[in-house]
Amino acid sequence: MASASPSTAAPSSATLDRALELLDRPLLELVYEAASVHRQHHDPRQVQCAHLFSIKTGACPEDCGYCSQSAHHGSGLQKEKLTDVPTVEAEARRAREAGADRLCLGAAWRDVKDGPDFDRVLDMVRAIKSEGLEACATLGMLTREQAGRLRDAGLDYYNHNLDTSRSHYAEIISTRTYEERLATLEAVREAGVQVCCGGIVGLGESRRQRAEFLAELADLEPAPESVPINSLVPIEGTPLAQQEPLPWDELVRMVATARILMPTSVVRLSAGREDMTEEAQALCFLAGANSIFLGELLTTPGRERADDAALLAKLGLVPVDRS
Ligand code: SAM
Ligand code: DTB
Ligand code: SF4
Repeated sequence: MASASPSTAAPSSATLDRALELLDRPLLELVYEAASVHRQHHDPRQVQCAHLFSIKTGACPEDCGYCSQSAHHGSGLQKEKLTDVPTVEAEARRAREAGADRLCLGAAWRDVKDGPDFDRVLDMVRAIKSEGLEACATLGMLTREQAGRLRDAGLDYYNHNLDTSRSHYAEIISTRTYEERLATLEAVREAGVQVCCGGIVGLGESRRQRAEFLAELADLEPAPESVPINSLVPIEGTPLAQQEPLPWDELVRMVATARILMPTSVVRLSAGREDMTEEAQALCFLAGANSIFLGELLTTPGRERADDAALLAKLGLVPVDRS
């Protein structure tokens, strides 16, 4: 079989119609079908737990309307230069001891530039692997060659989100295009690194636009191995600070529809869990979410570790154990 790479075409109308039909279903009918699909492809008790770490914070040249790290907004975030390798090594140990099996490095870069900083990131990836964790990174746009160097260092996943639908994109970000995002996803796929690609809900998009976004993901060939669904974490000083929160059932619908459209992918209930009730999270797990971030996110506090341990225990869920 020829090696598959993400298509750059708009999603097919059949996938879009299916996504819309699913999102419009009575909630519990949708959750029931998603839970059934989930059980055919995954162990429903297992949850993959990742830890996020910001290796370069703030002063980002992009203008993403949701983000605390954009230099275009006045979020008041303290900016920090690229951290060093021993700090990442220590963070990997901390993550493992806290029950995570993956460390995800985040950098507020528009794109990766070859040179000493990128070389240092490659050493960070090697350090994470030598601590026995999976390694993920999200560094902005990449070339095929840079993706290959990350693969050679041992990177398991590259996170690069489409974030929203094509039709809503320009409302949220003006400094790059959807096609540029897709080109990086293609470079990652071609290099043989697994793709982590999702987005954010609650950016003022319509339900139809949420269907378009899920159809874009599902029509990538193949679909991303990991699909993070973030809910907007409103940040003071950003254009979306006052955005009305999305009703909880819309998020459950998104998780369930993602599960049905991408049955074998891991669906990550990502940023925004700290503002959700335990009951809404439980419905998301039932509907097929099987991955979370533990502890702090990149620039926001995330959910208390002890609360998460109690929630997983209450629901009978267990972290993936790769030891
Ligand atoms: N600069 C790189 C990029 O944009 O690809 C990597 C870091 S960026 C912070 C990674 C992802 O975090 C974004 O694509 C977005 O989906 C998510 N994100 C950022 N700020 C967020 C917020 N306030 N609420 C929810 N998700 C957010
Ligand atoms: C993703 O989809 N969500 C993570 C990760 N990929 C890098 C980032 C969430 C950021 C939440 C806001 C913050 O802490 O700055
Ligand atoms: Fe920069 Fe990423 Fe934030 Fe956009 S989401 S401003 S690219 S750090």
